Amino acid sequence: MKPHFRDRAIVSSPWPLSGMRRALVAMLGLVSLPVFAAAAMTPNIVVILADDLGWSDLGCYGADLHETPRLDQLARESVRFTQAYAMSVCSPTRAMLLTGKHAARLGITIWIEGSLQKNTSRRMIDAASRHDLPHTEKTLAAQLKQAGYFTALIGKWHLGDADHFPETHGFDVNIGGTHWGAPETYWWPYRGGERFSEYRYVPHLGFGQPGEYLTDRLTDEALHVIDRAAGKPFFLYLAHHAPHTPIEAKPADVKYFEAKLRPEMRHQNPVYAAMVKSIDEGVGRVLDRLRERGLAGNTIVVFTSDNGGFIGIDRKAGQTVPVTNNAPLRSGKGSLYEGGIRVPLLVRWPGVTAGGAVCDAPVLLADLNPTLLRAAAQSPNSLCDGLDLQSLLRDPRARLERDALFFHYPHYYATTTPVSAVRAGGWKLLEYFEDGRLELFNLDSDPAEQTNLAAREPQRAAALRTRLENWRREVGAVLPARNPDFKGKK
Ligand SMILES: [Ca+2]
Repeated sequence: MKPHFRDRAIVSSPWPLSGMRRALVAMLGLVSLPVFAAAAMTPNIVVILADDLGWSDLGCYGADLHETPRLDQLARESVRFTQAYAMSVCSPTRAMLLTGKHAARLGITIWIEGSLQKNTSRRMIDAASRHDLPHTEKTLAAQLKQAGYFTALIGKWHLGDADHFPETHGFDVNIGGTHWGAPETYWWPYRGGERFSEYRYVPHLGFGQPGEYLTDRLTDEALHVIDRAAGKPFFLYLAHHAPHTPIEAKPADVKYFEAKLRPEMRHQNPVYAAMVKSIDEGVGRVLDRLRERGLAGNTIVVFTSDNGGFIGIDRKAGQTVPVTNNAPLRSGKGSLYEGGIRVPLLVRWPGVTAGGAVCDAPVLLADLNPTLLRAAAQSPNSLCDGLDLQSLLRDPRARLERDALFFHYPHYYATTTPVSAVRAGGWKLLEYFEDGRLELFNLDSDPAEQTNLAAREPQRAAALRTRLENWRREVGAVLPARNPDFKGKK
């Protein structure tokens, strides 16, 4: 893969408000007073997105080795969704969250670097996937910025190269966001080493010192955003790299979890557990800062993950055990089984959500887009696949006007071959493109997807397959193609 150095050109200052621009903003502030006054009535929005955090990785979702007291406390103050869905890999979910449009409709079906690699040895050729989020898409940040919000991306972007960086998609501030989906290392200066085939770095994080840990630093930067935005509504998108590979954590925390580990535990990776602990501590610091500044009562806080937990082994980091385990769900990142797409989701919205509520309705992370825009008294994009979740947030037993969720991953990964899926009620159908194989599961009675009912219920399987095909046509989903050069077994 070709190195991507273009993005190195614009890393000079993460804080754009300097000199003439500061004067201009001050002037605009004066002439736009009514807008800011109206915006001040609207809530601040904090979205904290973990990377590759599995559905059962938090204490409040059943983790045993991992300890997440701050997130568990947040869950007690939030609506906790038990069936929230992302896409199965990074960039598609991020694109969906920011636009409210389905990843397949956007044409972003694999992570950005993956879209640049072509496999030629498999039975199928991957569907083409966009390399960036087009500027024709108006993001959540762009809309909130237009409404008077101060907008900041801290951490992972993964939606295109320099000409599609967060600054071009409505973010006033970008700290750390690049084309890449993972840091070279979690240790300052967050570059060097030879983990990836191309040069990687995390920009805007100078003035660190050896021993500084990326999750902590990104949290520090998020606190700066909160401090800096005081008096103006803000949208803070804190997209942690953790707990994505490389599996690296603070040694004292690793030692703690090594001592705690027992063979019967669901989770078996003490380094990963320590990474999750750093996320939890960071969430706690953000919540504390909101409270200290008197902002907690007017700030919506969302915590979620961009795909299911990664179940491979990070051998490059010297690991010998799988990164995580999404049990009781099947499989993990990349797959359209539940372990690949179901993620934790907590939403705390003062005045709307009742603390400690649990919502079992299936929801899609695209739903956060119209939900947050409506919260800010803004209209969602005219073409939006997400639904406003406010009724569910007020009453977790409310009915959402949607009867099916769709997924499309026309690519390979260690956990899957190209596949689409539909979930309607408790039924879920997966269609594998290599051989047209259908798998039908009843999630109500078989959440671990162990019994394929496609042969036993052919009519139901066929009807769901038709729905899936119609949906693919409607959104213009790109399909994988037969590989004419495939030399393996036909
Ligand atoms: Ca991810």
